Amino acid sequence: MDMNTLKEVIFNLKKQKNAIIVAHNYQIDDVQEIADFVGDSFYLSKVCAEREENVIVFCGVHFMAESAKILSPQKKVLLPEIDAGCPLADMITADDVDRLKEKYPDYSIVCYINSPASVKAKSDVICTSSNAIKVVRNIPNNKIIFLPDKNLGLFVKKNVPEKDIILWEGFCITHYKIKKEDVLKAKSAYPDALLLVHPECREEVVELADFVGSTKQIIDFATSSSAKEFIIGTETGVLYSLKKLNPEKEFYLLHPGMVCPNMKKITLTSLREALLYERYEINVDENVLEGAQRALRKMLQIG
Ligand code: CIZ
Repeated sequence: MDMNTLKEVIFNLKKQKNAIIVAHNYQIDDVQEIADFVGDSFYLSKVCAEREENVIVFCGVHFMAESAKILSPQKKVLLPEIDAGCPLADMITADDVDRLKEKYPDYSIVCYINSPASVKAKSDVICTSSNAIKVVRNIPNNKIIFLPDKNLGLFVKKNVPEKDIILWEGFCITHYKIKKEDVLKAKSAYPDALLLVHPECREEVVELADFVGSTKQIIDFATSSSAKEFIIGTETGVLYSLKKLNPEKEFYLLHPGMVCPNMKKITLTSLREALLYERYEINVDENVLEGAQRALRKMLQIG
């Protein structure tokens, strides 16, 4: 099937099934182009909860589709590639959380959205990279356990020094591989460019940045900045929106290896098959649904 026919088939199937397609900023360009909504997991989970369509095709990784299902359990949520997981989310289990709670009974648990539903259910509140600082500041307890991304936790710790924050040792394989030497190399290749990085990067990378933020915050920063050149320290998919919104500006990926292999699994062909066969349906264990819903809704309340 040629590209145009494939796009038309997806469009017709979407109408026929009363579905919406949402895509994370890390998806391949073709998928972002055809999606009804593109953004980070915070924005997409809100969109999924607010829309009326019965079927959500979530082009992202497993925990994102799972979060959409938690917030809209009455809807059918489809993940076009069932193996699109997140190694960071798999670095923590519900048993780990139980052990932490036993060891630190007077601490509140703030859990990054990159986590399984069973871990969310045992947490006090969820956060994303857009609102992690705000969430930690807003909960009344000054003693916090931050899960599972250590680098995002370190970034929060620096910005909320008044709180006692215990970190977990998880990391994103795509952001973690970037080191200080890579930054110095990129800066010397593009001396006039501003460096914008994601807080999942190592501390030594974050320290050298002109701006640190989530994908949405990076896009907003570059779009409103008067600067003309930017080095981008996050997954390559974000270049799609950056270039679309800022055709007159130059964007350089901090390192060619900033590619999430899981995010890149979904293609227009798997998207078509997801709609056609209504697969792969994401469900959440009844025993964890309520707890995960409570923690996610608390995040949405904080904003
Ligand atoms: O919050 C998200 O969607 C993630 C995982 C990254 C980002 O900054 O968009």
